[in-house]
Amino acid sequence: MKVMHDSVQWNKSLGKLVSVVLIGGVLGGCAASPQWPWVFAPPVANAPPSQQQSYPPIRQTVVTPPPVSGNIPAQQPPVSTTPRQPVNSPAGLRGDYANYPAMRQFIGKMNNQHGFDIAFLEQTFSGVQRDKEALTKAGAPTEGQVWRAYRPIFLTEERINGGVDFWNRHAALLDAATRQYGVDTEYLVAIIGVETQYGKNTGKHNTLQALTTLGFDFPRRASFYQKELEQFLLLSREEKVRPQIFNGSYAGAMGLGQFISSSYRSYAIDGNRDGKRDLWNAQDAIPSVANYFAKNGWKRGTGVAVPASVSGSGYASIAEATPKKPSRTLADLAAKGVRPQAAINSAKVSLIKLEGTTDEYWVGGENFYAITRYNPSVKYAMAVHQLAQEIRKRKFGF
Ligand SMILES: [Ca+2]
Repeated sequence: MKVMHDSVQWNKSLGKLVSVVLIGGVLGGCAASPQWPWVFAPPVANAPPSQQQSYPPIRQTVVTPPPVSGNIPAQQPPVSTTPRQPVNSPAGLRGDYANYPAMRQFIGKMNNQHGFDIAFLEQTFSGVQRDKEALTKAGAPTEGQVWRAYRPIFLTEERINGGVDFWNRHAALLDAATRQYGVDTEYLVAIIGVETQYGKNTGKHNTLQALTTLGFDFPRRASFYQKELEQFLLLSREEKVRPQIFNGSYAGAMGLGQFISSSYRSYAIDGNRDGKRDLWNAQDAIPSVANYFAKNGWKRGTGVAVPASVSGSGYASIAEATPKKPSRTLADLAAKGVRPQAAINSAKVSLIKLEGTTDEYWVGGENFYAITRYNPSVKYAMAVHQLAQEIRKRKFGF
């Protein structure tokens, strides 16, 4: 899902449309491999008083951290030989973010509200290097392309054929997800195709570094990214994974379906029941995407969007170029001069406008809106819709 900069739901980025440049991803010995050491759990609050003085009150719960095992690089204790830092630099916090008061506040919050150990957080953030490419991508103009330029990025022969191949390879998983969650299969395939080219490009940005960078060096959306960073640390603790090992998009989206941390926590499914929610594994990622759509209102078999013709002048005031929850009926649209060019069964609909030299109009249903919950852009949702239709036609011939 990646990225429209101005959504509170999804911060996915059109930057994903651009080839990802490798950066970072080397903390804690992490590599690009999706194989995770699922054995780590960060300690919770137990820092000695000497390290607590510059933070809000410490939560009293003390939990003994589980031993680190396996082949994970051992967590090193905070370096105690570092000279005292200036007033805004808490003991034990070093590196690019050592002098950030907002980082100190964030660490205090994670300790106070969630019981994370301060020394653990200081050590974690001391190793974070600023992700300059994430800053560049996040600062780029969003939604810059008109539909005519946007569509060909996704509607390619490679992506259509790749969708058929993905469908064939994962037919049993897709069928099971469609039955269980009631989401039309071709849209599960298309989302994964749009997001990561069926898993070929899940992103090379170290997620901890990217979220830290955007949370503390990107003022316009600092609040959003700090919340995602908070969710990310909670996620890593819940999944018993070192936070350094995740890689994803510059905006913190992860796995085949590119879930940001809050969505990962809310919607990810352990499809293969191995105790891990691994969104780099199709067995987990496919039901997770289906669950995401189901939870956001998908209604199987009600259609998504159909082209429309418009006449008169009444339609102009109801045409929507940004996503809004459908609130009209087909009769309402007809009264405004809108005529769908094919059947759509959705109880509530919207008139969608794809802006360009010549505007293009569609009637979008509740499922179209559900796609925009993944990425709040009508162009994105239309690309997913059209790719899904092309994949289905290529696979079945109709
Ligand atoms: Ca699993």
